[in-house]
Amino acid sequence: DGPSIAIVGASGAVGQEFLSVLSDRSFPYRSIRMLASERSAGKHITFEDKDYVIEKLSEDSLKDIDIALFSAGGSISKKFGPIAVENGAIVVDNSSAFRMDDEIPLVIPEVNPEAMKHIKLKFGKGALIANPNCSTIICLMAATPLHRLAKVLRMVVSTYQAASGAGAAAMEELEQQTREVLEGKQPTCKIFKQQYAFNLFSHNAPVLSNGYNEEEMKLVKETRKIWNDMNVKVTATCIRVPVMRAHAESVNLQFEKPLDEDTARDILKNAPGVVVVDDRTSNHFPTPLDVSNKDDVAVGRIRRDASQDGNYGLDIFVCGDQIRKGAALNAIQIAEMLL
Ligand code: 2RA
Repeated sequence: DGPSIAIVGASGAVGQEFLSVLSDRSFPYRSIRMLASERSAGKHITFEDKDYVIEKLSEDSLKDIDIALFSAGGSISKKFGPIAVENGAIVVDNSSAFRMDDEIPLVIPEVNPEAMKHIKLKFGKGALIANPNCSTIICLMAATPLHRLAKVLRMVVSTYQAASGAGAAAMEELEQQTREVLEGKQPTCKIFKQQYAFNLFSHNAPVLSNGYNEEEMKLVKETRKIWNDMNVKVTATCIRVPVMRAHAESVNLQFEKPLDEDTARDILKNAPGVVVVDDRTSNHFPTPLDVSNKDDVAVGRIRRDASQDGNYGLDIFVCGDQIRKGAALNAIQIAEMLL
């Protein structure tokens, strides 16, 4: 029989998606412990025809756990991740708490599985593996197969990020605001402090002294770590858009070696976890709605960067479900690699 699982943040959008993915992929768990803050403790969750009661997360609730899936924010991961590891669990952490720690692997299974090859359940030792940020995962699922062939020298990313990235409450507020605006009422602005419906704005993450926000710097730093290439030039502009649960990203790539668009399209058609949607005749390309609740990242608008000489540049457009491949699915694919 399989590992004992703990879900830390069981009541959140990603916590709920962990359950969907575990079930969809028939993950061979022996037992599941649902953990969350005091506010959610006591709530019931029915999963695979079994009733679970959410327990309040405490130091004791992380004993006798083989794999702990964390998605409850950075402070919870910082406090309880090491305790779970001390107790022998392998933690897959969806927060940003440990992503840039040199000792911690930052893993997209289709991209850099080798980064976690030294960690296996059977070794019986605790460890922590970091799940990359959703916009990083979605971007690199498409950019990496091309990078592996032609070596990306520079990547410019513009993201169009869904409400789900800010949690279930942001999704609810987007819906509420949309209704209010259509009814001519003043929109409720509690989560983002500004109107979100029929609007878009620079990502709500704090802005740093260099003028980039934290979301943009995650893309820059995580790409370099995952590609193990401290020289690749990355710049990003992250925007929050009124879309429910899938991110879209425009990506410009400059290569060391030439890569023509037909070759790029073929590479992406064969890339794991990627589907090409690139129909110029009918102007049919990836959309957030088309990828919502799906595992694969969709890529289209594959074209030679006409501002570059030869075939040293490509523009692509990528969409991926932020809660699924951007968080829960990626984490559970990591867990599957531990078995
Ligand atoms: C966002 N990437 O979309 C963040 C959530 N992890 O806001």
